[in-house]
Amino acid sequence: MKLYAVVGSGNCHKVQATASRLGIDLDVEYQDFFAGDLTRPEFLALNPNGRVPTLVDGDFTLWESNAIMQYLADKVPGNPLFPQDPQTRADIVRWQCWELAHFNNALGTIAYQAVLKVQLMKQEPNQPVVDDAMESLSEFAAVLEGHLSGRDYVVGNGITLADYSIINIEAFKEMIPFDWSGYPGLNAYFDRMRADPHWAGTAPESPEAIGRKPGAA
Ligand SMILES: N[C@@H](CCC(=O)N[C@@H](CS)C(=O)NCC(=O)O)C(=O)O
Repeated sequence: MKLYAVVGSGNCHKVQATASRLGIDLDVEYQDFFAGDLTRPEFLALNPNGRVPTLVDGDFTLWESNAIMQYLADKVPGNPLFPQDPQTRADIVRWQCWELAHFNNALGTIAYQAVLKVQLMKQEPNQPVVDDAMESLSEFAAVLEGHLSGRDYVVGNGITLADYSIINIEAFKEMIPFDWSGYPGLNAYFDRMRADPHWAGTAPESPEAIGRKPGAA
């Protein structure tokens, strides 16, 4: 299976950590974000959104990171990341929907506006957008903090797809101007997940590699 990815993309990282944990060897084809690889007609034919991750498995093409994670997990019978029990699966999907719609929507908006735009694109952040996202992030971080009380992982007693999804933008967590001090359980959870060998083993080698094809000058 081929995975089109960009180095440093949290949405790719969650898929790559999932594949690593499942023992699936993906043929990862990195795209150069800065050279406009995602807007080339060949790539848009695979994913009209011009986004990564995008998976190609024979004549089946799939985009949306959480869907890709579920698809990969379903290829490995008996895996603990996405078990067959309907309630456990629904619980995992619930948290994947939640991270996409709420928690990481807020975190990602702040990361884009207040970090990427400023540091990479040398532009001013849209402050009202940042303010709104900060308010949302406080609200949803409190939900995660409450849920993690007495738990190490969001569903059951071990890592599931939900955890790789929730932490996908962890690289920006401490870079954004958000006060995390009121969320000790959430902070401990992120640190626990960062230590997972499959997460750590699929992280970008260096900040300089982000967005570029590995090996490119
Ligand atoms: N909801 C999509 C989001 C995909 C997405 O936005 N990917 C980013 C990288 S993390 C991307 O390709 N950005 C390119 C762009 O915005 O031009 C998913 O979960 O796969």
